[in-house]
Amino acid sequence: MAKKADETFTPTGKVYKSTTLPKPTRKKHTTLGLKDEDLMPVFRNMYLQRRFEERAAQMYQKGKFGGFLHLYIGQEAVSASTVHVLNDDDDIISAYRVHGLALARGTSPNACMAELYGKKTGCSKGKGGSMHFFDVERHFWGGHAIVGAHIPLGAGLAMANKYKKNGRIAICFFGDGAVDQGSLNETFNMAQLWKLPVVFVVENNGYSMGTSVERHSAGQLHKRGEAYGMKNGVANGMDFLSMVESLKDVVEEVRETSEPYFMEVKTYRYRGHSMSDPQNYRTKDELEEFRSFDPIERLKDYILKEKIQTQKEIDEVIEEVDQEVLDAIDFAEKSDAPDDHELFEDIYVQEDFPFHK
Ligand SMILES: Cc1ncc(C[n+]2csc(CCOP(=O)(O)OP(=O)(O)O)c2C)c(N)n1
Ligand SMILES: [Mg+2]
Repeated sequence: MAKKADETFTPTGKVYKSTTLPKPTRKKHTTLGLKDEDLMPVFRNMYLQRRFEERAAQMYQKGKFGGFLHLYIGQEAVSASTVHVLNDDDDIISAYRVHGLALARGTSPNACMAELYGKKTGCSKGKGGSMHFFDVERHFWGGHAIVGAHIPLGAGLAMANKYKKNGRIAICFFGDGAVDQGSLNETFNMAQLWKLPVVFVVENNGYSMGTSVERHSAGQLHKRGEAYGMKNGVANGMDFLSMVESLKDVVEEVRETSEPYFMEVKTYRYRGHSMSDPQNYRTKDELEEFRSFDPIERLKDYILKEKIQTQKEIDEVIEEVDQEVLDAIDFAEKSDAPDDHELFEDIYVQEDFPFHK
């Protein structure tokens, strides 16, 4: 007779549950320091992130460009709130699911789409692709593909700011799949010892590829900060206003005290890990449940309920963004590929590096 499988090693009962999301805030935008006129640009940007990726997925499926494509759809409230609470010259660094953050920071849809297409007009000159969006002018430091490898870089950005006494802070994003990497622990130790002004954010979207967070990481993720005496907390990443409520105070405190903070943001990705993911590890019901908290719909409903804009005005914005994304595709398709000499450029900063040239 076949033995019953040990449930410790099977997905049974080990799924990411929406009941672990913190309750959304009941506070009004004005109480959170937002003006009426702040909300529509946020809605517009979140919708831009979504539409950009929906179209990018279509173009990928049509074979217009190759490589990897990891979509951020569902997580847009995280990027939008981050950019809202930070100063424009604070440093942002993230992992590879990065289109949304770049668009939130203000990198143009043209430059983002062209990067996906590998064109020289792309934000990384077409040499990075989906996982390596950069925009140094906007203090956006990528776009990193190796899980956890950029966490020390996030601390490095904060260390540079502290050293220069410029009042800026850094925010470093990574996925739930990165919390068990040694690099996180090594960085947390130094960041706390050296009191670096950095907010570490784990975007806990429930999965690391096809493995649920309940199966890959013991305990609550944000509590990992406690081993280092690092302040920590948890936020609802499916709601823009809740994110502002949670992040605003943290950002102010980190700037003031120059001490790190570790925030766990509970969120969800609606699409697969990448474009080639059959998603056998979750049920349709689970996906539908999280989609019922959709951050963009939620903000739209709030704007309507508070009578900040009418449905007609919202529809106009949607139409405008739809066109902006189509124009970005056109721009990317008409742009040229990088020149051959580009292959050897932007590799080392130091021009006289011994093995360079
Ligand atoms: C060091 C390392 N190991 C494995 C991989 C392969 N890999 C790519 S993405 C990924 C999952 C990461 O999941 P998570 O950090 O939760 O980010 P999410 O995809 O959910 O945004 C893995 C294991 C990698 N890129 N780097
Ligand atoms: Mg994840």
